[in-house]
Amino acid sequence: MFSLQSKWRYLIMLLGVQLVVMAILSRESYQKRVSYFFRIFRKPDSATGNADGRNQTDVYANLSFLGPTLNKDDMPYCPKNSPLIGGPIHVTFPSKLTLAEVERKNPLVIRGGRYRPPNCDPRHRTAIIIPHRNREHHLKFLLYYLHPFLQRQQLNYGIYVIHQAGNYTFNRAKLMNVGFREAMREEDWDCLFYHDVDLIPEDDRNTYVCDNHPKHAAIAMDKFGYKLPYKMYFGGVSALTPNQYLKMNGFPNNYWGWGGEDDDIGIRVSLGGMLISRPSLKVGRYKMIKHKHDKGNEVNPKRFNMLAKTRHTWRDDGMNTVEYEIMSRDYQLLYTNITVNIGTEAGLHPRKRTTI
Ligand code: UDH
Ligand code: MN
Repeated sequence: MFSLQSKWRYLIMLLGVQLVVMAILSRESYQKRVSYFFRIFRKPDSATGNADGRNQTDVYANLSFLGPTLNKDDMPYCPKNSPLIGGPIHVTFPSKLTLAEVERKNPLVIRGGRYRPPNCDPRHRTAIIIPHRNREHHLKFLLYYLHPFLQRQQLNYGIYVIHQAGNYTFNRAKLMNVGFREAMREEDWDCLFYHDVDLIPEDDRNTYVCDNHPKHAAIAMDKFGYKLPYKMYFGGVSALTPNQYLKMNGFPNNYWGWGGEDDDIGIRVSLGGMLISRPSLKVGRYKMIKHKHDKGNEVNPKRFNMLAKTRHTWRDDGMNTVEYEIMSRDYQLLYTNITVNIGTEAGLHPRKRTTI
């Protein structure tokens, strides 16, 4: 009798353990099923779910709560955490979108792509530097998403497009040096974001403000499976204060063509005695607009040799040696366009040079 009872007890215990294990194993999918079930009964709103269960909102959704424009003297500081931030953003690329539509949706942006919150005094001044040539289609989408994204963060901001003149091989890093100098000439920005034209941020908790160390913001891109491809990766979108930028002598000027310059910049961060700061994988998410290699930006075969020498070259090539010629500066409604001649490896006016 006694042994039978303990046998039952033993069996029930075993069953219990099994149930617990099963519950743990199926918890994740169970949660998904439950949340799906509840979503069916929820009223439709601006939030849309996606495959990984994140609730994404329309990037323009929160901006109707901006409220009245206040007098400059009565303006309180903006709160430390913006109440307009909503988390994951729904990103698609509608083929019918026009720049006029982007302008219409951003009535508070003023000439040159400048903005400041209408009812609070912003805590941060951020410039966005975009290296560009022949990617107008991507630029339109970036502007569509970036303007409301930055407004949700209650920043004082300006967007600069640094357009490489001519057809010579593209030089992304040198354009960033031009952007730094030209943006700082206009305003005392306290943070500069160096931003590829084809990367769309997918979460507005990824705040466009600088950290104590140079920040690599594009930590999780869709093209790398939303993971960091390697530890020293510093490409796509990064942010530095003017001080941090000058401490590493800016970016290199001599990487012509595709590849290497982002790793050079990563090495400079550590040579300048700094660390890389990053947002969390959950927040530093970006979608890259799909594209092929551009004409005029062929893979740079010298990049590995150059990278091996960065520790010897960084002090003699960078912000202290950048040479360029501004061709035009024009203040569009949504951005400041700076068209610049950055020359070639042989200098700014290689054809005019005569040999003695
Ligand atoms: N860029 C231009 N114009 C160019 C080349 C580059 O504006 O002709 C700028 C632009 O801001 C771009 C950035 O430089 O986002 C970086 O260049 P990229 O987008 O070509 O670099 P990425 O690492 O290149 O994305 C990957 C090569 C794509 C091949 C994909 C084949 N599946
Ligand atoms: Mn790209």
